Amino acid sequence: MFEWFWNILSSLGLYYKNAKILFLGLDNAGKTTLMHILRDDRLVQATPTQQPTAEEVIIGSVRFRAFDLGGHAAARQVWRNYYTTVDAVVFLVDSCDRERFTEARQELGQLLDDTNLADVPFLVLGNKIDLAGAASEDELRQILGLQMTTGKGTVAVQDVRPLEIFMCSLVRKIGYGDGFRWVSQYI
Ligand SMILES: Nc1nc2c(ncn2[C@@H]2O[C@H](COP(=O)(O)OP(=O)(O)OP(=O)(O)O)[C@@H](O)[C@H]2O)c(=O)[nH]1
Ligand SMILES: [Mg+2]
Repeated sequence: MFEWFWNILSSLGLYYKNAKILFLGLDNAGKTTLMHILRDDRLVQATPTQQPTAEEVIIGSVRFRAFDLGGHAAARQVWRNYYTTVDAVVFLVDSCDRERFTEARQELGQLLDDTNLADVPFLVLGNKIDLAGAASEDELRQILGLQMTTGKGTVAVQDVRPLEIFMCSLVRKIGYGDGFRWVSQYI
């Protein structure tokens, strides 16, 4: 009954769920690029992020307060300051940068194991599939240890953290929409 009511309101643009979302991942993965695309549908050449930035973006019926945190080693130290009341994490991976897959796996693993983020839905985006030599989804699943994910599409989960990987190209503007729609159902 209530769900029906909220659906009507949100379809009229009268009601938004609010969500705090973190964009995490190694430096150069595409976090700031994603932020710019979501914010003003524009592709800008970003420089490495020094200071965390926050923007409000509305996707479907969710009003996301998105935090773009720098990904270089020193910047990762402040990630944990943002873990309270997080509704979702978007973890970006450069799917061409095989030399850094192990590092990406370690960072992702630490996040998934962090008790402050227990139960928080994780959307992993394998970015830059427009480039020749990009890893396939299967390869990335293997190397990141994501063989067991909770499933794409509309999937009810119980007692398990929603976790899924979507391949995308921010430059071509493909793939991430499905990921955001997927994660929105858990917010
Ligand atoms: N070919 C290609 N390049 C991309 C794509 N997405 C981002 N890039 C490029 O990757 C580089 C890094 O992007 P950023 O958005 O600055 O990466 P970041 O994760 O914010 O990096 P830090 O701020 O250092 O943590 C930039 O040169 C982007 O233009 C993509 O889908 N395809
Ligand atoms: Mg950045």
